[in-house]
Amino acid sequence: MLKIKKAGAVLTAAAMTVGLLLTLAPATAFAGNSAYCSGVWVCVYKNSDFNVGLGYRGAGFSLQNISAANDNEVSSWENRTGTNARWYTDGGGAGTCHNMSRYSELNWMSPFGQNDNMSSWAGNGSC
Ligand SMILES: [Ca+2]
Repeated sequence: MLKIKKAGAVLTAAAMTVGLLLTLAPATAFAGNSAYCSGVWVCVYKNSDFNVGLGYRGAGFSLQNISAANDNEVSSWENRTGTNARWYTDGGGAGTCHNMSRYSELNWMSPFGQNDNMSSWAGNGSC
């Protein structure tokens, strides 16, 4: 009986530790590029792993096209805002929509068939 009680105590402590880590995660989880994406922004990059910044916007920005120079160039992104964002494979919100959820990032879009395909984006909600 004593051993069972001890095991239960250990499990409780482990669960509390996991809970604490999950609580702290949103503020510390970004592996992205803090030098470029230094604000509470949605940031996009020309290359994987948050290399070569192409642009950033604050939370809630309206739908807009990617500039002609950067059209179909984005290969990684991060959303440091508390608002969901999204992007489209064509201009003006046309084509396929993909989410860039709040407090999330994607270091390499290629495995999802999304590489070099972003033509418009918005920071005011998910797909
Ligand atoms: Ca690219």
